[in-house]
Amino acid sequence: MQARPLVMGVLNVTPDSFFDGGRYFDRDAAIARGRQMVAEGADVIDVGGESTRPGADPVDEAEELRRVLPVVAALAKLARVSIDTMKPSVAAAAVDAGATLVNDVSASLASVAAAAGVGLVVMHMQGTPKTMQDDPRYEDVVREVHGALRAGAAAARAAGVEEVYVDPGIGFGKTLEHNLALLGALPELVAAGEPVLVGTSRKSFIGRVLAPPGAAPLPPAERFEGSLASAVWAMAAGVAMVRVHDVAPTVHAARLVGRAARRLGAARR
Ligand code: HH2
Repeated sequence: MQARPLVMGVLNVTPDSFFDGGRYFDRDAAIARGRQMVAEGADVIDVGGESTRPGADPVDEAEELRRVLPVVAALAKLARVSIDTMKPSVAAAAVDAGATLVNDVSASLASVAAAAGVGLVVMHMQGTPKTMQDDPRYEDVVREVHGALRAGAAAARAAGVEEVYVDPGIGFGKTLEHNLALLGALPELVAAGEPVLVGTSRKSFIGRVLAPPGAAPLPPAERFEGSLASAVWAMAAGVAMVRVHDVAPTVHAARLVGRAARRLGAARR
């Protein structure tokens, strides 16, 4: 068992990501932020060059490569880097530049990770970012998402990927109720056996849960406490890694959860 849940720091080299868009679009600013997250204790830096927020427009390949490659190359000398992309060519080039984990939000990059001998995050998404929040529907969201993740992980292993994380894809084609059901079912997903990654950081369901009755959802800037609470919830449920914007407080929380979880494990033996 790892000593504490791992913390993946989000680094969006984009003008339009829903929380950090524009802050790290400049290459030097992105590298500086990556260094800062490493100093704060991040275990992995997740570099992305294309926003996947609801309604986002796709970015063309040359532009995405221009955004991410220099940042991946610089940060891979300091820490483990993952590449958050939906494009095989971007994933492959980022691995060449030093990334060792492919964060595959489109569940289509297993062969790239296998060929390169790197890890893979298999994330669930219904639809595509452009339209995924229009009218997401499931008969049984937990059964369907967990089933898709089991199948995705099995396919990745069959393709030859040795390190696989599964991620229920909070906010990717899901209503508030779908997101809460998936968070409530994290212990079940953990018990299924694959290491679990979860990303709730600053997402809109938090703004909805925390808004007073009848009021508009809280904006991303006011979702910190809810983000941290949801990360603690996920870590206490046994997930292997959380994906967050707020690295320093989450690393502190992870240390606490890790210590308490070890005591719980000892008490149950
Ligand atoms: N969420 C986002 C992006 N990538 N990857 C995984 N594995 N899990 C997630 O939950 C996840 C993800 C969306 O957040 P962010 O990167 O902050 O925003 P944007 O997509 O607008 O760049």
